[in-house]
Amino acid sequence: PSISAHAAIDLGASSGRVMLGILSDGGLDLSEMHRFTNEPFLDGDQLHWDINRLFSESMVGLKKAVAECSAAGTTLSSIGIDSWGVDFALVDGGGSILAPIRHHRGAVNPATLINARGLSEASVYELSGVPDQAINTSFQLAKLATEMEFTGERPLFIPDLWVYLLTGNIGTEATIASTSQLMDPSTDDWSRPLVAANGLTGLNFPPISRPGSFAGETSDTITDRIGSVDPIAVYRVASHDTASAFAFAEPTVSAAGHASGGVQGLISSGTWSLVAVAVSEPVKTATARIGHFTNERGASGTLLLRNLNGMWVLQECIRDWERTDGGPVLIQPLLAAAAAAEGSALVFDTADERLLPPGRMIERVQALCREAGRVAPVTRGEVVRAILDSLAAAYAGAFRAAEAVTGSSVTSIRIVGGGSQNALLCQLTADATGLPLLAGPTEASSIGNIAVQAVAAGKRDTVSEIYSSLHGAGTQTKSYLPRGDSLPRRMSPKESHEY
Ligand code: ADP
Ligand code: LRH
Repeated sequence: PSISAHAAIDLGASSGRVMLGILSDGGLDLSEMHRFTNEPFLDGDQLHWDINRLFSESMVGLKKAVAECSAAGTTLSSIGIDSWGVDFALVDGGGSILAPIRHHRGAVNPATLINARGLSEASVYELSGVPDQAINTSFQLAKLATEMEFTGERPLFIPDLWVYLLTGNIGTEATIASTSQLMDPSTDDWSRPLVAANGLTGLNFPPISRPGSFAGETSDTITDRIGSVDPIAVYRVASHDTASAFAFAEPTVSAAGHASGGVQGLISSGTWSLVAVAVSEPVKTATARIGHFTNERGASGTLLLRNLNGMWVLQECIRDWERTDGGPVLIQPLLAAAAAAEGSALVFDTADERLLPPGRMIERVQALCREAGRVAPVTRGEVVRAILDSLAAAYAGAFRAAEAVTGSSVTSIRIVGGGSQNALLCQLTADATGLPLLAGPTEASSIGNIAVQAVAAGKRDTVSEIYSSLHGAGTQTKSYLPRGDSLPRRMSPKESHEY
């Protein structure tokens, strides 16, 4: 039987992992090689990524993958990297990385930068398909341009930086470049007017490849470091984690909105919540722009999506409680308490930019609840319930808005990523949308990453066929049906026990 082995390095904003996918006639078998936390650090008031640690943990994972393959009598065929969007490193003319690398939850003031840009949001949306959001690469780079003079530095997104460190080759790829608000989605090339308007002509932007392009082989140093006998092929996969997570989704809606039958609503639930429908081409209407929809490149087609603060809000509340308790606070008891707490249709806006920075999250959730007319949550269960009610309502609202933008009906929901293990959130989302929901796989980004490698390496003809037979860690799915009596309600202790 033909067997090939592919490693996915999947870097999320709260954790990273290296997954090994063994592809055989029996399908794709996924196993976790290494998982590590992602802990940004503050320098003054600016948050940064701990890139050195994330890279060395990634190498620990690759080394385990190489050893695992050799124990199984095979060799690692290829490596792909996907990560969170928008953030970048600058590489200077001598090939050195300018450190430290800023986190998008940083001190950027978009209003000042928008004034200096001299282009309206409508023109920028026409050029890039991306609305003004504080996290955009365009703003981060425009801010940096006010602090230093660019002399041909090369901006690399995080997966590009990993490819550079693994192979020595400089380049980028369309899915990750499309998160920048600097790429023209009609050409998949940098938009010269946007580069100029943001004051970035002094940078040397790398060429943009299609997802699934060969990037090079591991350098001798890396080959040795991960214990491989031979160099290993590295591919630029759909290197934006969101694009990898939704790689199974075939675009069914055209820009003019002609889906026959309904479309699937997509949610990628991790630190961020990305709510999307897959479309065949960018939708740059005023309704899409005013609705805060961003057009990002998918593994194929375009993802028309909303960026919402997702589990970040819960993660930060957990950090607050851990400070109070002086020890770890587990998610399962919190979710059980939330299921038993009273739900309410009075919810806060999870896209509110006040939720962006770290620290003292409980107070912010309470204040936003009060603004929404909801009784401010006090107990841990009430706080978590307020967050999950708000997220479920935000998902439902995003799909209603996507229906208005595309003219197509969303008739089912698919939720993937770490948050798809949150049974209460899944049930509340099915209830809020009134739609059947399929949850999982948890490791959707790694699966999409490996699927694109398998096609690029000629092991399979299409990405979609990989999804017909998935086994192993993080590949499971679970179905939810909307409950007729819907929100708001309190669950019986017996029911809440299930969450
Ligand atoms: P990222 O890729 O942004 O780092 P993940 O996709 O790994 O995020 O998702 C992390 C989130 O998944 C956590 O913040 C948590 O809310 C949720 N999660 C992880 N494990 C569980 C679990 N067992 N039950 C419910 N939710 C979980
Ligand atoms: C999710 C994500 C999202 C945004 C954000 C910065 O992990 O990639 O699509 O780009 O991180």
